[in-house]
Amino acid sequence: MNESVRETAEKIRKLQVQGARNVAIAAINAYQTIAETTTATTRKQFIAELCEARELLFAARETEPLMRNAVRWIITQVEDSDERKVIELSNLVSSSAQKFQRSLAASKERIAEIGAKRIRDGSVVFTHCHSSTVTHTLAKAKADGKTFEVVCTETRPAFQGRITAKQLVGLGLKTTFIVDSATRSFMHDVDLVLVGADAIISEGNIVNKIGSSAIAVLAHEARKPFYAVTELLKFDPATLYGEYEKIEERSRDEVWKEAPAELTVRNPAFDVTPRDLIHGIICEEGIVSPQSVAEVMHRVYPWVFE
Ligand code: RUB
Repeated sequence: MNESVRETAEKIRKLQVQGARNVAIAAINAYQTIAETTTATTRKQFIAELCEARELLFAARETEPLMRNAVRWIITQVEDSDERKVIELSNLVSSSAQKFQRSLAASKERIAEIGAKRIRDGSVVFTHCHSSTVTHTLAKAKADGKTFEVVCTETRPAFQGRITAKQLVGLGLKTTFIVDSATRSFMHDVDLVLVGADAIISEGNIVNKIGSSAIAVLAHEARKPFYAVTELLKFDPATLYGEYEKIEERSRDEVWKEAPAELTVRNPAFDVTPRDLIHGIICEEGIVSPQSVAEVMHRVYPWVFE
């Protein structure tokens, strides 16, 4: 097994790389490295190497369809090609990886342009965890000259909210940092909620950092719009065919290292926000209703269903 793939999987597992987009980019980069360093001498061996890496990366975090869609797409380019020479096949992996990265970057820009328009002058935006797509949207709104504030949660147990807070302060945005359980106390003071997504389910429900669904309930109670800001490729096609999205359960040590051994400690990383609580999905195709997301996917990314 390629050492750099192993290292990437380990970094993903340990949250040294976090957020669905960064996880997908790390996996795509790992495929670039395979292309550059493979010692395979036959097409069969090369494809076996790609598939072995896929298993390792997928197992690093279970709830990451963007990574799965990206990796599957790259491998499909190789499997669909008639090329026999490993050098040509590795070039194909490289060019496919670069193409996917370019399209991800373009989606991120488009999403930020659309999302930034939802932020009005003087408004307060609430966010949770660390989503690179949300922070990029906030950065775009700021660059567009909007004046607004952000309330961000610390996001127990791994404190990804600190990454968000540092980035927002770095951007010169007035940011208020709160513990997760203070959400209800602040919801009446905010104008809209923007969170990222790890997975989009075929019915339009969204999987994101644990606590997102409670925030959506509180936003609903306070009549504040709750948006998921995400590229469509976080859609998990398997959910269309009946599969449930797996919710990753992480180590109890992240919650309480010195907890009594007999105590049950649970640590689900994500939860599901039902579509009825989602005002809209801000994606590269515009602001789409959760109910229409599968249809939009079929139109824009038909290969995901193949
Ligand atoms: C991160 C998280 C983010 C989404 C979207 O969880 O829930 O909101 O992954 O991020 P974790 P992005 O820290 O456990 O990975 O917009 O960057 O894809």
